[in-house]
Amino acid sequence: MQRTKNVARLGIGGPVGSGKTALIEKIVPLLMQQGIQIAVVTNDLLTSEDADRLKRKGFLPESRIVGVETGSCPHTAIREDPTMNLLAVSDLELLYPQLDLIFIESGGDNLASTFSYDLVDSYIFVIDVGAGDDIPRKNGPGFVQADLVVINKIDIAPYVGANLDLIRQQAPEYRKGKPIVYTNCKTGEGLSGVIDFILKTVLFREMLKAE
Ligand SMILES: Nc1nc2c(ncn2[C@@H]2O[C@H](COP(=O)(O)OP(=O)(O)O)[C@@H](O)[C@H]2O)c(=O)[nH]1
Ligand SMILES: [Mg+2]
Repeated sequence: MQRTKNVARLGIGGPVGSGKTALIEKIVPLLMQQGIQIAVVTNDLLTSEDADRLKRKGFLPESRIVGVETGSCPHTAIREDPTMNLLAVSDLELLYPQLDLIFIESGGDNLASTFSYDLVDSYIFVIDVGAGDDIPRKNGPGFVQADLVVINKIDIAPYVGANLDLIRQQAPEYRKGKPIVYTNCKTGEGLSGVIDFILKTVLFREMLKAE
């Protein structure tokens, strides 16, 4: 499918419950404060749960949030056959020519989940420290290949027996120099690193002021 124009597209992938929607809820308002025009496509298996949740937040007009019901393995819709997502993106581009950035949140999947670069320009892989401090060592393609890894829920590490120091030590080894940001989406800790990545690497803008 031909691209109609160059609205930047950023994928947000990662396992179920790692905080993909929470990250979008936090960073979209921060980017909007910098004058960036945004729309969001969410993927769910059989519902529009995430799109409805974002609409309830009220930070974007409802028509700029599109829920795609993939009805299949989440990675199929972001990698093997992204047609449904490409159609949602091109509808948004036609309706809102002023857009700068479209987020595409994958349905929750496993560590092997990666995006096709036919669909996105760049993607973030979100993991949750609650899933265990061995996640980096599992060497999953999503974790290794993503343009940015967000290690989220750093606040819960002490409650689930996850060794955050070990994660901080081992994750860079498996990422081979690619960027990693440690976040708490409840308090906003670490989010300036995500904003910085989006402004510089996805939108090619100079960092104005993150917080
Ligand atoms: N304690 C804590 N909870 C979080 C954080 N980020 C997300 N959550 C919670 O984790 C749950 C799953 O988050 P959600 O954004 O729906 O995950 P998704 O399935 O990846 O989109 C929700 O109850 C969030 O409130 C975080 O940084 N710290
Ligand atoms: Mg979600």
